Amino acid sequence: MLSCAAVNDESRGTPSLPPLPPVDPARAAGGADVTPEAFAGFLTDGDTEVAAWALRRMLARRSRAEVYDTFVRAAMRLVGERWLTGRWTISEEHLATRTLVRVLAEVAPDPGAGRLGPGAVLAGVSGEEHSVGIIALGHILTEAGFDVADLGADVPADDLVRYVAKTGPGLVAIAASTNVREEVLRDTVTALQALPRRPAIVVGGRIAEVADLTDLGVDWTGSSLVEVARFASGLAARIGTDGASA
Ligand code: B12
Repeated sequence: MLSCAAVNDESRGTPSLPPLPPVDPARAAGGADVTPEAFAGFLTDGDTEVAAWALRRMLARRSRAEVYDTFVRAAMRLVGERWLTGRWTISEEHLATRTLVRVLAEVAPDPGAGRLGPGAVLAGVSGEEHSVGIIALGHILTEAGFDVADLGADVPADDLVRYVAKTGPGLVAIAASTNVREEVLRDTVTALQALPRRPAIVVGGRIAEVADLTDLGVDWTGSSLVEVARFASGLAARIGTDGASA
């Protein structure tokens, strides 16, 4: 055991400290997961650097789709709950969302591989303002081998249809959050289905959890990125083999 004199050797001007045990990098890289609560706090603080560190840490342990479906979604649910209950203001919600968008850009997959793959066009339906899920989906489709064009939220149906007709993607993914947008979603799908070179159509986001979309006649619907990743990988492989969309 170290004596007090050895620990605090005032006689030489600088206090000496007991030696620290050596750090094992393998063990230091482990440790507890960052909680969604902590991540939500980093986002609401606008701390891009720490939030990006936290997200990278999660991405090192689980698949991207799983992390987005659980960790990121849970953190933003918490932001939403605290906004609804007045604990956090709209400013904090906005800052959290803006920070998350920056963080997602930092951890985005390299689009290089997808550039040689089939095209995927992503859009939120007209009137839809939620855009984070679309960004997250873009990452998943890039990893599945698609060349992604993310048009973002609130894209008018006729404009989307024109863009799809012009660019001829293998996949179009349409997002909506609430059943308020069900009618516009249905109209958008109908217009896409009428195209002479019909792409595979995916419809998703929160609306898939609150509305019955089974009669839409699209190729996939749901809100799970883990599941859409499976569908998209299969589709990319089929397009690669057949040279045509499913
Ligand atoms: C941030 C936010 C906003 C921001 C959005 C800013 C932006 N640039 O995106 C702003 C302030 C604009 C906003 C506005 C509104 N919002 Co808002 N918002 C949220 C909040 C807090 C977080 C959403 C988010 O980014 N989540 C993180 C992502 C990763 O999760 P996600 O969107 O759920 O997406 C996941 C899946 O659905 C899937 N996914 C998403 N899109 C797609 C698409 C496809 C094709 C597929 C396959 C999968 C997929 O991937 C993600 C990972 O799993 C949620 C709270 C919550 N519980 O989520 C409320 C929430 C979504 N909003 C809600 C509401 C009601 C509104 C407003 C009507 C409020 C108002 N009175 O004005 C408006 C509507 C605006 C509009 N016209 O669209 C409700 C929706 C309830 C419902 N289902 O009906 C929520 C749930 C809050 C609540 N509990 O009431 N909102």
